[in-house]
Parts: sequence; C-alpha cells; structure tokens
Amino acid sequence: MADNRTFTMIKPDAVENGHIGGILDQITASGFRIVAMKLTHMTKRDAETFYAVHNERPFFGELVEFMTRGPIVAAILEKDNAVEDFRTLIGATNPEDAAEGTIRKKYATSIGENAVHGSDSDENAQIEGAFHFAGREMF
Ligand code: 3AN
Repeated sequence: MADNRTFTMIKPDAVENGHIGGILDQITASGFRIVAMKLTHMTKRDAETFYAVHNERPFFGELVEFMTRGPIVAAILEKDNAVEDFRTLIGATNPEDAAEGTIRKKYATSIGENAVHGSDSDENAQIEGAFHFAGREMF
C-alpha cells in the first residue's frame, strides 16, 4: 500500500449507535477517498492478531472483547499525508482529550470505546489494510 493511504475501522460502539453514516460523511468531506470498505465481524482470533502489539497491556482482554462484540466497518483511505491527517481528524485516544469537532469528540464514549481506529504509521497502515482486504478488493 502506498504512503498516502491509511486504514480505519468504525468500531462496534459507533456501529451500534448508528454513526456509520455520520462518520463516513466526515471522512469523505475531509478529503479522504475510500479505496476499500466492508462491514465485517472480527473473531476473537482476528482481534488478538490485529492488536497483538498491545497483548501485554492491562486492557488487552477488554479490547478484544469490545472489538468482537459486533460488526465493524473496515476501510482503506487515500489522501496526501493520510496517516497523520487522519489521526488529526479522529482526535486523541481518550475522547475527553480529543479536540472539538474531531470524530472521537463527537462519537466516542470512553477511552476503550472510542468509535474509530486510525493507523499510527505508514508501515502499520499497510499491515492493517492487508489484514482485512485482498488486493482485488482495493480500488
Ligand atoms: P489509538 O487507537 O489512538 O492509536 P492506542 O493504539 O494506544 O490508541 O490503543 C489502541 C486501542 O486500545 C484504543 N483505540 C482503545 O480502544 C484501546 N485502549 C487504549 N488505551 C486504553 C485504556 N487505557 N483502557 C481501555 N482501552 C484502551
């Protein structure tokens, strides 16, 4: 995946609360092009693999349980400076610290249930996008 791409998930809390449309609207209005997208439900094994980097953290079990609670929207997004600009658009991990107008400020309820994921580097964007999508599903 090119360096102008990032990977996102609309997490189970935001899907349950009916925010798919509002979040996608904000993403596309901010200049991101949707390269790949699907509604999917991660298995426990999927979530443990996806978040393997956090497996020593105290919240790992809670994170896996949350991310497998219901369907998510997975997507690959394209824009110049995608990873950094998307992190700015979603706001801080803890919605209490997120800037006004950011997706997490508007839609997240807590640090654990924080509405959206955004890759933290070009390398992880590539790995995470490839975890969810085959090459023929990217446009
Ligand atoms: P970000 O998603 O902003 O990159 P990370 O990578 O530090 O944040 O954490 C990954 C995910 O783990 C977060 N999106 C959140 O769902 C969960 N998480 C992070 N910190 C906590 C915490 N203190 N308690 C519960 N869940 C957490």
